[in-house]
Amino acid sequence: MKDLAVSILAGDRNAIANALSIVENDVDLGNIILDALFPHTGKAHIIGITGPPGTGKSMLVNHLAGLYRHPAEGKYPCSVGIIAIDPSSPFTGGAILGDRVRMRDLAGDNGVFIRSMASRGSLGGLAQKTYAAAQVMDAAGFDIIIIETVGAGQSEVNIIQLAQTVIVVEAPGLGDDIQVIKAGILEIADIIVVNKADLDGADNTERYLKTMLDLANKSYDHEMISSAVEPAKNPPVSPWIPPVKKTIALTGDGMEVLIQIIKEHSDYLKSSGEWNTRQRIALSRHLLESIKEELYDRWQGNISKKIWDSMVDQVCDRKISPRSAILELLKKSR
Ligand SMILES: Nc1nc2c(ncn2[C@@H]2O[C@H](COP(=O)(O)OP(=O)(O)O)[C@@H](O)[C@H]2O)c(=O)[nH]1
Ligand SMILES: [Mg+2]
Repeated sequence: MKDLAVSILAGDRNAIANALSIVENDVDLGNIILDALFPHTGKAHIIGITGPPGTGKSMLVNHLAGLYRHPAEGKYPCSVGIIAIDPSSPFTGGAILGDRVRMRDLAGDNGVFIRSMASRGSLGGLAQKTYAAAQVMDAAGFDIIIIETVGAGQSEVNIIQLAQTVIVVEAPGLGDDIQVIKAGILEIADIIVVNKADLDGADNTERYLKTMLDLANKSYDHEMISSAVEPAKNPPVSPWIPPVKKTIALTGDGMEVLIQIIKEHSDYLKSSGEWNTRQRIALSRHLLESIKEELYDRWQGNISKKIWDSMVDQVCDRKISPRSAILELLKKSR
């Protein structure tokens, strides 16, 4: 395992691929690798991209990756890791790159690593697995890590909250706006993109989202941040107001502007102290989730099927209440 960690730190692609499979499929082995890598994480800028299916997220990710690799003159290229979680379009390897855009450049590019994660059947542990995959890429030295996920519910909110910058992608005429807002996605957006701006209704969608944003109560964010850490020592910086930007991922229109806004957001996070705050929140959440899992595993490992069945029988027969059964089961598992 030590050798594997050393190879990952050196950016060896086979080692990275190997480690990503292990952390996705074998918790115990994965934990050994993650422990070894942990001191080398915390450097990447993690960008979460979410929104309803079909809004053009994958295409947008392609363009962003392309621009990070081939930036405007005078800027340094960034290496990019991509984690795609999308049950509706399970692409593997280069398939994400599509064929229309400039992604053929990326296919043989060592500065890009693309991983798609299975989401079926494992929504519970998916946030943990995504976190682990991001840690591997972070340790491997990728400057930017993009996580694409479908914004369908709370599990996606959990996944995306490990990002420093959250981009919510909408498109005109999908009729999904209300659903997205219900899921609490808009509240965690740092940047909102109205993609497919070439289609009718883009202006309406933009106006609608701006109104929703004005209405959205941002106190949720502030509460979480202020309870998580001491106030930032840096001089006060005016709060970030999530911009709404129109793009056409099909042609690449608006992508340079989007990259610029992402950079402004990361500058804002750093100058306001929020970069560290968000890291702290993400790590606390990860610790809590891990403790829940660990406690559950230990408890389950100590309870025989016989005891379990007998408790369920007693509850079904109304002999004891569920609460008493829980207390009894906890006692018996010691
Ligand atoms: N008209 C138009 N179609 C787009 C645009 N961006 C993406 N698409 C199309 O929308 C469909 C879904 O794109 P995809 O990137 O897979 O969406 P995802 O499900 O959000 O990842 C594809 O057929 C794209 O060609 C755009 O800016 N304009
Ligand atoms: Mg997609």
